[in-house]
Amino acid sequence: MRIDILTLFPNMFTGPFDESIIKRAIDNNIVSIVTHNLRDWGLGKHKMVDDYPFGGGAGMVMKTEPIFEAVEAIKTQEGSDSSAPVILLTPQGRVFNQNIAAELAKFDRLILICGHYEGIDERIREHLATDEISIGDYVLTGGELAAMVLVDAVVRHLPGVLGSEESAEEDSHTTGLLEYPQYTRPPAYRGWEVPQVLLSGNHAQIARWRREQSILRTFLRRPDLFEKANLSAEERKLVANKAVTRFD
Ligand code: 6GU
Repeated sequence: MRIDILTLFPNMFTGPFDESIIKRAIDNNIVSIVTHNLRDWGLGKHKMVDDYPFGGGAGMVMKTEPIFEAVEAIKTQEGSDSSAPVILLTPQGRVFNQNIAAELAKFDRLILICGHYEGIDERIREHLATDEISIGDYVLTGGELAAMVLVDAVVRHLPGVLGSEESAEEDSHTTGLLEYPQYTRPPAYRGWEVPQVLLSGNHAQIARWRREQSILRTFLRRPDLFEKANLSAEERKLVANKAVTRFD
């Protein structure tokens, strides 16, 4: 997959993509992430990328021409796949989730536009972007952090990025349930003990305990997910019998 990111602040992207799993995916040629400085398509001697809003009001608006021309130039660089989604990161977009991440992971190419300032000329939305995505109901100073979140969540879905033991199908939010509690050595720390069942070596019992913990935890913390989860009648009954805040 190739991901092109149009931004006024390309340096913001160096840290997050230079570490850990995303770095490994890049090094293994599973994904290439190319940032483009929108100012390179800025207008005139001052490489202008923003301007005063028609009708007045506070703040500046990102201009149409640099963004259109940047996207057109980028599309012709390497495999001019015109079906690549052009995604505008904006708090007005549809709210990102695990399903959207999995859907986007099916494309060979994504083009991301990071909005900034008070806004972006409406004609970008109407005539250039094919999708608009927000990462949640709060306002960021720009779309860059949102683009990083999106890229991270999408890249995890690409074949070969996660080891076979950590496949994206097993993720909480893919299964619709939160994950069960995890422990590692030592078996007791300051008197706090790891649940006995995990030390038992009984794999069937461990699997049952984990499933139960996932269900109870989802019920308590995320009733919205619990409602939608794919559970047996018996599993639903489980929570009715254990309406407490700790399950051991
Ligand atoms: Cl995509 N952009 C900005 N500026 N704020 C946001 C967002 C995006 N998603 C949530 N808040």
